[in-house]
Amino acid sequence: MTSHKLLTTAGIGALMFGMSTAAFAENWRYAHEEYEGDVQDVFAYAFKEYVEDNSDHTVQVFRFGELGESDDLLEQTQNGILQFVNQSPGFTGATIPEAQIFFIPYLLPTDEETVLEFFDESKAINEMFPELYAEQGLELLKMYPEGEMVITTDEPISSPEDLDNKKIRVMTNPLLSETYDAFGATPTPLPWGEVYGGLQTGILDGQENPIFWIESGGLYEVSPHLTFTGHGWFTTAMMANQDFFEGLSEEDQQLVQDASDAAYDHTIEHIQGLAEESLEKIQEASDEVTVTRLDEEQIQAFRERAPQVEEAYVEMAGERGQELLEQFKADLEAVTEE
Ligand code: 6CS
Repeated sequence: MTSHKLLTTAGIGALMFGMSTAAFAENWRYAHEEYEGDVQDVFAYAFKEYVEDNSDHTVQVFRFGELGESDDLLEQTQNGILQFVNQSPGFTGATIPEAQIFFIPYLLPTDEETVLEFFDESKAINEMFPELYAEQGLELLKMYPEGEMVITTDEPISSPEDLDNKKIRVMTNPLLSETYDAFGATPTPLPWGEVYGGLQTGILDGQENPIFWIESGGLYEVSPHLTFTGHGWFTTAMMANQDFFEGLSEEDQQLVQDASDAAYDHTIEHIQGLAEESLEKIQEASDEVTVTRLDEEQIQAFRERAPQVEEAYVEMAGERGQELLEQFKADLEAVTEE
């Protein structure tokens, strides 16, 4: 057999068995939950650029709507159809109960600098979470915040009483329903694709999301009253199919890690000031929008309801969830003390 034929046979073998060798250029499929120019898209394209600039591999990015809802993307990654996925704990929390930690209200501070330092340095985020994701066949590469959560509703609200009987859409993890129950609302878990229509037709009375998404998804058009409650951050996670990752050469594993680091740095820079810019765009686009920033006393009325959600988290996430929570709090203390 000629050396050319040998190479071809080995190449076909590598493709068939999902194996990887540094000698072959591969096309890696990467899906995320957002639209062009949104935070996850910025991350994905920075990752793609790094990989393509530093290797012969290519990265094909799929945006929301191209391959299904968020849960479909995770399943496709676990099955090895996709090599990379960006799925938010808002959805992953249904599979990995510990990931629901991000939905304990008022656990994270509102100060952006502190939050960013926390994600950089936290042992819970950078050491404990990868082990939990690994149990689901996922190589967790990065967790990062996208923006502070803001509640949008059909009329202005400033207290838990104002949320009474309001159907508030939440992402599909059980703890988030506990949060909105505690806040006095009627939580309605739904995938993203049903949110705009639900708000437009009155099936939903409100929802929560970071400002950039309220702007980019046009949510303010159908849910125009924005309330800053300071109760949490939208967090997301980028990961790879673990068999795929472990099958890569050491060199390619390093490339993937370096590309994730580069994408993270770029994205963190991107989100700074994004909420303010997006709010300006919303206010330019609509006269109907109102913005309520709760004062300390008003926030206290929501914060008082957080302990019951923390208890529900521990019940759902068990001993390991408790350990993660303790580490999470210790990591937060370390960054707020500095
Ligand atoms: O609310 C949601 O479902 C969506 N929110 C954001 C910020 N990104 C993707 C997610 O599906």
